Amino acid sequence: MQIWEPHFECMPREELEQLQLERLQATINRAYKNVTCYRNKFNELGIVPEDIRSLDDLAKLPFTTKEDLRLNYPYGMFAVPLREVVRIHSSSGTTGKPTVVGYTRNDIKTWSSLVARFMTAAGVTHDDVVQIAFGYGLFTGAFGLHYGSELIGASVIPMSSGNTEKQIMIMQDYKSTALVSTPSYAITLADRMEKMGIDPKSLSLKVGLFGAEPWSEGMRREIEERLYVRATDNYGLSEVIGPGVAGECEQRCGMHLFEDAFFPEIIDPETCEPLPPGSVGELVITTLTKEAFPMIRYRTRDITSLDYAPCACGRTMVRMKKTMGRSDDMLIIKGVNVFPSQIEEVLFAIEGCEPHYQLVVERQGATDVLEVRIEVTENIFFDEMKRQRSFLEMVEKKIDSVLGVGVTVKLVEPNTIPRHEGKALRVIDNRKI
Ligand code: DLL
Repeated sequence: MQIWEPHFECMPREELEQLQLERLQATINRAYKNVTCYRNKFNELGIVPEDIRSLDDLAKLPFTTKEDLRLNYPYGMFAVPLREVVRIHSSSGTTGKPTVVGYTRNDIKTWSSLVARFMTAAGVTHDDVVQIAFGYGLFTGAFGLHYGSELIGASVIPMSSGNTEKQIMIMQDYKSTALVSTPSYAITLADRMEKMGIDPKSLSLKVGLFGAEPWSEGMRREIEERLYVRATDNYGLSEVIGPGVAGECEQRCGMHLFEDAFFPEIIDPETCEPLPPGSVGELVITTLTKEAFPMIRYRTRDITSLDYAPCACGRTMVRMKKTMGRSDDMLIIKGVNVFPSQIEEVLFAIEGCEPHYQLVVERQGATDVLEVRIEVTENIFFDEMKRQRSFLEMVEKKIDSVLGVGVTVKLVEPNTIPRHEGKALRVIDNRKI
């Protein structure tokens, strides 16, 4: 199996920890010296960079949150003067001002190499034709995957998002072998091909590099069966670098998180206490190599766990489990914590369920009530009310037995649940209105 940077990716842990410590100290020094927000936070706790003598000492430092980035909008968290910044990206966010992130020329090099690493791990080589169906713009997805593909030497098609029929035509004519998109857009492509009467087997696609949103193993199976690709997961976030934080190797047993560039911790999102290895909790990341926009103990809000056991691929980098979603997206239904991706997993396991669903949450008195909307298909007997009812009851029971939460399942007309070109919006939360 091809490994892009064997020197780093297969480093013995002891050596890796030494490298992490050196890089951590350099990052903390730079952040303290150049970013007022970090300096103030350290001063408040009476901490100076010299106090960080081991990796364990990192736990003494305060967390950084999205709120810090908002308060320092747009350039307050930059650790270099703007003239050294060669690129600015931003993450949209749902409310208020976006988050602004910057890259120096070196940061762009590092970013390209990190993306090349997970793409190589997923099986992409210089022989591939990579079709990028992420939107080029402020979103980091397209540029990150673009740079990584070019570094590998693959042929890049910078298709951008949307334009589904053209996307399919190009895929056919240019013989794309690798598809880069959100997993939900991969389903949209499969649906459209079906409508256009195009057999995905006639395409040249081999590998799918999917990320930017949570997706279940059921969704992976659905994409693989319908697009004839090997679907791989990759993870990242703008604040930390964009894509290129972690990605699956051919074993697909968790995403290798590139620990020479990022130091991960798992904390309890309620108490903020670090959790022992293997626990499920919120991922916190400290960047170890970034120049323009260092992040110290950034709270990602993403819920996952880390596995330090060796991987058959030979990489020593820790494996991050598929994220269940963001703690902000977690729904508390009748006291039970539920992530939309868990409902998705149950739906995908049911014969006849369409891959399009939407969750609607309402508050009735003190209780949250969840309605799961799924589209009617030929497989669901729309004209026979009795069979339809028993189908719905079966889905409700299944969700209850797997997740331990009672929900109402409702059938809606075909094609009424929005299709997505970028990140899917699965939840309508009427409690906030
Ligand atoms: O989505 C960066 C990215 C682009 C990653 C392309 C992978 C591929 P943001 O727009 O800042 O950046 O959104 C980051 O998306 O905190 C997660 O909640 C979610 N996310 C990203 N990748 C995954 C994934 C990009 N593989 C936020 N699984 C993160 C689950 C993901 N969630």
